[in-house]
Amino acid sequence: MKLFGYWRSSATYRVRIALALKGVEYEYVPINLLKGEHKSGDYLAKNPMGLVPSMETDCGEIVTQSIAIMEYLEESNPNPTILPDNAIDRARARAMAQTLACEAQPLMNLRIQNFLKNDMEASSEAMAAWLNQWPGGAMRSVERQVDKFGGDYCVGHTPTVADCCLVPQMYGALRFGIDVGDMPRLREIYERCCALPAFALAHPDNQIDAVKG
Ligand SMILES: N[C@@H](CCC(=O)N[C@@H](CS)C(=O)NCC(=O)O)C(=O)O
Repeated sequence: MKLFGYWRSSATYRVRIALALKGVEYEYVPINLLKGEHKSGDYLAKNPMGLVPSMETDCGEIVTQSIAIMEYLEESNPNPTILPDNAIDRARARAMAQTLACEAQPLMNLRIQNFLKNDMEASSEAMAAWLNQWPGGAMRSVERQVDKFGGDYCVGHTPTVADCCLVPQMYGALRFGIDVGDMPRLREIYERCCALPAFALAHPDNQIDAVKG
């Protein structure tokens, strides 16, 4: 398998965590977002949205969208699983994953932040308010879900697809200065996950395209 991604991309980071938890071997192909490589004709032929990640399967098929890629990995490599063992917990884990990946992350993506700053002339105060209101608000809703249904991890006592999405989201939130003071459960689970070898392997700083310093 080949994973086309970028070291700091939270959507790529999710997939790297799922691959590492499952112990699936793959080739990592860096796509440099800062150099615009995701807008090249070659890459757009794989991913018409011009977003990372994309996955090329062993049969040469391309799969886009990190959630779809993780579902594909779960179906093609079911052991170990990254879904809980009963239907209601599976639904909860998927709902948390989607809240993080579909409601939080898109509103702090680089192109959105660049548009707000450069085209809408948003001040640094306006940017902070945006980030705390929208991605921060979605994360706070997951905090409430985890408080109700979580265990050592977002759902239960082993990492699931929800944790694959939480860790990159918290990494990005800390990077962009979102106030995570009222997310004690998410911070605790983030620390627990980061201490696991699979999550360490997937960390942005440990990728071949990481920019040091
Ligand atoms: N829904 C997509 C989101 C992918 C996404 O937003 N990728 C970002 C990096 S995390 C990207 O490629 N950004 C490039 C851009 O905004 O121009 C997924 O889950 O795969």
